Amino acid sequence: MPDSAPHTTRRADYHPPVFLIDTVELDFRLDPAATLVRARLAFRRNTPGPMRLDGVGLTLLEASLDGTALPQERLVHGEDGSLTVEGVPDSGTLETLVRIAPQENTELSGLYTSGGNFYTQCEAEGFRRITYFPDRPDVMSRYTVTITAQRELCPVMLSNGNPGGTGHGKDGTHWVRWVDPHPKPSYLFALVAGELVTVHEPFVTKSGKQVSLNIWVRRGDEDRCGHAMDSLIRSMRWDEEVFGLEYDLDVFNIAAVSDFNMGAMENKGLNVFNTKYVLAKPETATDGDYQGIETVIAHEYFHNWTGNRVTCRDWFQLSLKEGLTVFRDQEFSADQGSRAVKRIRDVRGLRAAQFPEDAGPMAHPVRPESYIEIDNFYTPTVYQKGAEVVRLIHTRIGAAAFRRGMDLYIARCDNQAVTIEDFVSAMQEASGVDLSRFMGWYDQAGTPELTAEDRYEPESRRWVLTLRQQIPPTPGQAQKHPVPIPVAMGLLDGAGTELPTRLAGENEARPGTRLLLLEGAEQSFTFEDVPAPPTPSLLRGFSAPVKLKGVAPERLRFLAVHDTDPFVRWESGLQYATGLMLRMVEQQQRSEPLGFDAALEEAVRTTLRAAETDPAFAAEALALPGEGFVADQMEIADPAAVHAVREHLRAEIGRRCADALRATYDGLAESGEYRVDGRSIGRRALRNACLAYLVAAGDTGLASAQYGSAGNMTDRLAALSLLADAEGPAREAPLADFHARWHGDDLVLDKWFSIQAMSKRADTPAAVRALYRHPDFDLRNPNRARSLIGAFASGNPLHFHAEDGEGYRFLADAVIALDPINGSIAARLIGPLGQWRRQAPARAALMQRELRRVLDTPKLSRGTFEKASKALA
Ligand code: B3K
Ligand code: ZN
Repeated sequence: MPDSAPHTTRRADYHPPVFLIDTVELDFRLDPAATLVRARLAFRRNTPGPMRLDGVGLTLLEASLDGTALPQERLVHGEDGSLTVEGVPDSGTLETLVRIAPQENTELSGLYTSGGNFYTQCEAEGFRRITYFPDRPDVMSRYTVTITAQRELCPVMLSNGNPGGTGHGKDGTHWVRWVDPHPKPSYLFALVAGELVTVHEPFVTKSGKQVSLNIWVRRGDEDRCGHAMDSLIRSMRWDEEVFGLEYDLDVFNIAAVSDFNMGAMENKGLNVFNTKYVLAKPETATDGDYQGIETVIAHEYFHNWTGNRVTCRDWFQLSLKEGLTVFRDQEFSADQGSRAVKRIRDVRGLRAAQFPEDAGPMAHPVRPESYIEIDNFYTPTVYQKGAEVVRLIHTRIGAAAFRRGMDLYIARCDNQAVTIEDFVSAMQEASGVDLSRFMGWYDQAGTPELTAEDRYEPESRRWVLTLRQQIPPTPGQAQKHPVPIPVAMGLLDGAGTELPTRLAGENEARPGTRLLLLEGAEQSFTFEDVPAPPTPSLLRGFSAPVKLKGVAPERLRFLAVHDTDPFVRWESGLQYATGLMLRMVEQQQRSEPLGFDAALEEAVRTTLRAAETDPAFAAEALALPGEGFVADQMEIADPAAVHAVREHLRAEIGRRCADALRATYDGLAESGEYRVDGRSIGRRALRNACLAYLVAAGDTGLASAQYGSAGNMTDRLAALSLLADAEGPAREAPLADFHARWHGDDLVLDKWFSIQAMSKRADTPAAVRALYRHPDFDLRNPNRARSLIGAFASGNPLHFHAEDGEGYRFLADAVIALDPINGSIAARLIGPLGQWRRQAPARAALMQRELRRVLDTPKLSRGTFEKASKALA
């Protein structure tokens, strides 16, 4: 446990900053062991109070005020590392000189080294590890940064903004200056320096401004930047076209680093990226990797306006920038390919990560009320549910009003640090729609449950739909209020034809999808002139992030085949299969034989027959609900039973539909050049979905053949992940081959670790222990740590929940070892242990025991403490 109880920060305690900093001059003298940072802050009083500057792990060497050295007694060092300067005037210049040791920085927050180069990560509170500063987002300043280093050590030196000069010093040093004309909060500061090479493209904005685009990587990686650059250019164009937003500096730099805590970071003019989201070529990256790059490049670029020009007043408003920017990147990706498939994937992701979070011990509103460690709140709730709430507003007011709202929001809030209310009121003013009740979506945790009941009145030809909502209690929020839920819907007749609809009080029937708004706990909608009992198609496009419950299986089957809305077709198939699997899990628990539902075979055959029109959609439709998703629907999860049922169904489908699966598989064989457009990706996804069923039915040889002949990583890895479940040489040979081929390539080697960590084989828990000791395993590298520990704990429910508790023990051991190295990653990885309430008593007890063991560890980081203690509360 930490030495003293960690401090909780509360949203209600917000106070404006005591001092504002108008300009910052930073001078860096880079050295891996001892970097010197001189900071000149032009300050100005904003409210009464002392000048307290944040700082962590800094060695203060000098301090002066308006050119006069400050005596020790006016410098008060806090236990948290902060510095209070006594007796300061209402405005002036404070200068400090501090020493830091980037090469000792294993937290990867602040300034650190990776492979001999220098990188920074400042969001949320890393800048205080670089210099003394009011490290909070509502202090926005103009920065001038001068970097000096040995020319050989750092031929390239980058920071935010535009180039502002270079020069040579004596003793082999050189310096580079960067000037950022835009005021920004400290979390957007960045510095990158070292031996890097660039891939360059020019860009001209729609108003004719020249921009130099550069991606900085290690020598040898230049041939893997094409997709990232192409994605960047498409993102820049899209933001101009869709939102009228242009880039605002002369250069846009992206630097890729292999030691990085998250995906990427939107620092002004100098994005820093995990190599995973930059580097790709067909031999090393899968289609999923390509799509991830496109999304993350777009996301970070879009932050330039939603996050950087308009930023957050405090970290409780995090979703103001993250929810909105995820919404923007989702829309961008939807416009690049199939909107329906993109929506399906996003909903799949929301359900896999956010719904369980909303039902677990860390459940929090999109705008949280309190935190111990803000790093713990970069969550699926803040990001993905936050994006859903922006989408709700978009759906409610329509695209045109939403665009007007964005224009107003940006015009009004440019260069300011604002709140979620500022965003919602811009949308409200631009649309004329009262959005006050939508704030409930920001302030209440928990996933609303929606139920629908309907009745048909033949005499009056009326059809009445009653919608009800209920939000389950979450930690600290027992009582909930109804939230506005837009329900996009339509009606189908018995032949599956879409009916025009007319609500009571309307003059004319309208064709196609319409929007109902459920505002209270319960509401009925009466439809007129309905010729016969219809089948309702509800929540088209997943128009709200809710759980729609209780749709009858026969309706699901009908909708899965006939609905005009592709999302509902997919969703109905998924829900039908989920219901079936839940019933089979009960059979499994009673040791009854597992049967088979002929409707599944029919569905697979129908999907394969129509696959040619949209192979990506077909691949989504073919996938059975994941083990995690099925377990999440159970009061008390039973990972082993769920696994057995799913495997049984996969093998049955593979066996019964072998002819059609094999025909599709053969028909989709890649010919010609490898391409990463939506259709080609869809074809590979579908082909590999067929392969998975055929292997489940026993055709391991097909996977071995594909492994040997694959011309790209997508197909190679799809085969290898199936072979990783096999016995004997079918498994060992390709795994050894893969390692021999790729052990020098970190990103590919991560895949080798993950595949084994997710294997279904009985010896996986022991294999994972052995991999943890493998010479290529490195706890310090976040990607590698995630590739083994994260893949096992989050991606292998069967073995993570092994009956003897070995999975839990392994995770706790790893977290305890990692916490002193990188508390932020340790806190992230511990998450799955928090789900003990949904396990049977014996497992729950084992999980709690491991959480307690973590909590009893001396000097635990704040982040891991918060996660473990809340999980046990
Ligand atoms: N804003 C960063 C995330 C920072 C996480 C800090 N723990 C990346 C992003 O969301 O774009
Ligand atoms: Zn973001």
